[in-house]
Amino acid sequence: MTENEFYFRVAQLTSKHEKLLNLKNEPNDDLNGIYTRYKYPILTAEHTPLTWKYDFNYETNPNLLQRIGVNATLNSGAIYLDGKYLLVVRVEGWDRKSFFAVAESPNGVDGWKFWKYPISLPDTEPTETNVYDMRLTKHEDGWIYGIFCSERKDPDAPTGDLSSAMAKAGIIRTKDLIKWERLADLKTKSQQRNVVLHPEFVNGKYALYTRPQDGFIDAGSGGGLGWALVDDITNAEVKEELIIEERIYHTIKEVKNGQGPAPIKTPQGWLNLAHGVRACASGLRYVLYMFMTDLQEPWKVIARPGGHFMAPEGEERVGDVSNVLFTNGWIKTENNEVFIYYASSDTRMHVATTTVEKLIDYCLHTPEDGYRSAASVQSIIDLVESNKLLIRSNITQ
Ligand code: M1P
Repeated sequence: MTENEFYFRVAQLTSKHEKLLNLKNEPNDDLNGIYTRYKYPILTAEHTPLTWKYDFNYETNPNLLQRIGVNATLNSGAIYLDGKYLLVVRVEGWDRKSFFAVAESPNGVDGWKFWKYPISLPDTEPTETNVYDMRLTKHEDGWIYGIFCSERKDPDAPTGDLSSAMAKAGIIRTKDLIKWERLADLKTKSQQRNVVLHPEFVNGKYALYTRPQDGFIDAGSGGGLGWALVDDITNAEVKEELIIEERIYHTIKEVKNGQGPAPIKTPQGWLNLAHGVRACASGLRYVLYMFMTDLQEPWKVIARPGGHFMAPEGEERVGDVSNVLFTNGWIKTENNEVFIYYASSDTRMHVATTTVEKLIDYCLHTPEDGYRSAASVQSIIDLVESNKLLIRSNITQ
């Protein structure tokens, strides 16, 4: 390639990238009333900076080959800071390693741009191989905490088994998402890769949402989503775990569940967003669901709307790990708007918008799962009956 051709290609790459970054997003015409999805994903592998992937020096890369590749942008922690919507994105490279990078937007919906460099996590764990799924919590102690999965090879795996892994919860904290202090990994009896910090002290202690697991993948006897109090976050140890949100037969959370982001505080209770997993012939299906907990006693569930809150739709169904929606970030603004950041099929990030008022209404007034077909039919009959009056007065058809 001549030098002129080289710079022509650089200009082409840059203009294509700019066009993608400046694409205005548009709300979909969902009429469910609960939330609004958006037409375009907010972050894809293509959104990552070109300077992470290309050597733009003609001397050292005369063919302008891509040197480093990004495979996916997914499960992102979220925070609203100094008027900016910020995501700590899980970026996965062509080499299958995930790392974290901050992306910001002026309005939470579009205009997302990655910061110049990915986050260099304090590298304190020599056996740590992969890191992902950071939950951010602005804690009342003044720090912003990030809890993430720190994955390493299972030291007890038999020779030749190069797949067995072990998960621990890594803990870091920051004030600005620029300087990070790494604390000791969470000490627990079982593996943990789905841990979230509650934003307030509870009985003077740090409180964690956990997910005890039998192995790296299996929740097994773990029971469901747990709750634990911790004396010292700089050397956190889970001594006792209470299961507060159980896995249940023939529901959307039969195989596994896990807390999404830190809950949102409202006058009626804490709004919680989680993921539920069921098995089917095509593999595991991950959907999002909600529940509400008591304001003073956040380990007590006060509302359990039945079924999924969001499930993969259209192109969301397809990706590296198909049929998956996963969330670990949402933002509540001062106007009580809520921006839900979710990934589809472990491949790309999306946003859905709603309000605190709608989410409370959803949690308090969606029928609970009755755990039997007969109960589901009864819920529909109840609704049809209550609609009868309106039909007579011609309010509905
Ligand atoms: O592939 C779907 C998800 O699988 C795991 O979630 P969980 O531990 O609940 O099964 C994680 O690897 C997550 O990152 C991934 O999106």
